[in-house]
Amino acid sequence: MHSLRPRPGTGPLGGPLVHLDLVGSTNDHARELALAGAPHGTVVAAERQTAGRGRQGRTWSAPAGRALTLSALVRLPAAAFEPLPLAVPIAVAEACEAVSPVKCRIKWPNDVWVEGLKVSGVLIEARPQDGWAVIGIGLNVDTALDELADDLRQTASSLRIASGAPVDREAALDELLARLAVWIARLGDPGRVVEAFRERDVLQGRRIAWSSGQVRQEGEARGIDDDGALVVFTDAGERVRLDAGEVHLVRPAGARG
Ligand code: BT5
Repeated sequence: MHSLRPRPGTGPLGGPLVHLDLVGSTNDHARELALAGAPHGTVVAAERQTAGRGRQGRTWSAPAGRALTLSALVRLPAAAFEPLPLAVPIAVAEACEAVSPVKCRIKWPNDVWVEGLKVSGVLIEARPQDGWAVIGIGLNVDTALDELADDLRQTASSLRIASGAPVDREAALDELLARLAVWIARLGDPGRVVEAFRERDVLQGRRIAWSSGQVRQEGEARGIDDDGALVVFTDAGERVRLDAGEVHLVRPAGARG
């Protein structure tokens, strides 16, 4: 396994890169740094996480030395928090396309997919009242199929698997931080963020299912509105806005198997 090389000084986001071999969760570490006053743009990258987290108590797993698991601390003006969750997966998608010949789409709200399979997940933990957010990104860069956890082989992919060729993690890290810097600078123009998200929206026009309380609902996704909520039309013709949470494609595109 090759560790990422140390990068002294400040990175593209304007803060230092803290590189750890082992950590519980990079998001937790970045949050501690935030509370201790770390500057905007501080990035925590880890080779291995023992408690990598997804949303709602789910787990993120990645083999050491093959993926990127990192968290970036950003200190932002109040208006930037709303477009942030849309902007981050756009940055991830662009970085992936810059380092490998793949085409990325985004599954609202936070997954980056290649050919119907998840290559990246984003976990943003924001404290708008204190003016900061931790952006957690897991990206399967150079992971081989047999290195993915057993339970992920039907749903996940990596840039290496999708392109059929090794992908350089250093290059992916550099691109990821550079594209994040670009899209963070664009948070003051939420219309542009929404437009770029719509171009990659995998759910647009697709049949999806979601849960509302205990009730499972189905409908057709009609894209995101200007606030980033997913607009769905139920079979009864009712227009519903989903602000957050989990939606599933009723017939997944290209699931392996
Ligand atoms: C996410 O959650 O997709 C957000 C994942 C964020 C992970 C990063 S890693 C660096 C930082 N530090 C952390 O502790 N977390 C962040 P969610 O939408 O809840 O999806 C979680 C689900 O994705 C799991 O239940 C699995 O089904 C699947 N999954 C787990 N590991 C995966 C992987 N490596 N590739 C693709 N899918 C994965």
